[in-house]
Amino acid sequence: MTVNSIPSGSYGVWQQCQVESVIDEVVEQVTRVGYAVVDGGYSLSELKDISDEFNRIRKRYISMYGEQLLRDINEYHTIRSPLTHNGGVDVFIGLALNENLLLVLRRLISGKFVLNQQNGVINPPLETYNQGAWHRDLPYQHFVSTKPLAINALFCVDDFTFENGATFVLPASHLSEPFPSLSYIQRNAIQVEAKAGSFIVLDCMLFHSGGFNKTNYERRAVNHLYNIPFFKQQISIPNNINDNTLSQEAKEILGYDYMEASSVGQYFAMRKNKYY
Ligand SMILES: O=C(O)CCC(=O)C(=O)O
Repeated sequence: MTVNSIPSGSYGVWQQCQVESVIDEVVEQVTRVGYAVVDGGYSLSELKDISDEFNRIRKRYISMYGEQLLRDINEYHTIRSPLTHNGGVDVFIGLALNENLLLVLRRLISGKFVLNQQNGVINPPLETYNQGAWHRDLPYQHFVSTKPLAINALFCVDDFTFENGATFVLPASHLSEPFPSLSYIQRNAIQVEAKAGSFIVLDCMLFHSGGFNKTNYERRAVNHLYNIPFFKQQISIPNNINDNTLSQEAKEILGYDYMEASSVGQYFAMRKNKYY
């Protein structure tokens, strides 16, 4: 059955990528254009728990650090490291270890990867915010790599719509070093709509920006950045959660195997753990 008018035939082609699953489709799309949407597989009641927990944690965060300070340092619309706020047993750890997402990450990042940071992101109504400007998520970097060094996964706590400032992306900009001209941006930027419960997956070098939220409601998200284990975590996760219930694989993703050694002696102790 023809579903649209896009031609399916071709000529002069003797190599073509094959896709057999949704994961293959996501991997192909992130590789080529730098972004794709992945369903997190959550039920409505799980989404409600995540939404409630987001609001609860945020309220506590603001009362702990103070609204004025957060506003002064342009951090009011961010919740840093929510997965560490309950000592490690909660929905935010679950989000960071989401199985559908891990299937994609294992395909996109060659070898081991570590969660560098998790941030709650609030796009406020009728107001600009700190993520509403073009950036890469390895900011200040102007190079390209043949394989992703890091992948972003922006979890949509609310539906992302054109009206509430769904994320803008510049397709394929992870493949060119410089930031393009404003005229190119105007002609090529696209806005990614996604349902609550989805992850917007980006190559970390893809230029992206939150959109302006024209509604009267906040649009909430939780961003994750996973990278090859050579970058330091923004805020140490192992030092701030209780690991009693974590599997070995979970610990590895959360950075336990890649902590900075504070001395040669400690480095040797870490190697001994590996060998004995
Ligand atoms: O809020 C958004 O749509 C984008 C978030 C973002 O750019 C980020 O967290 O790096």
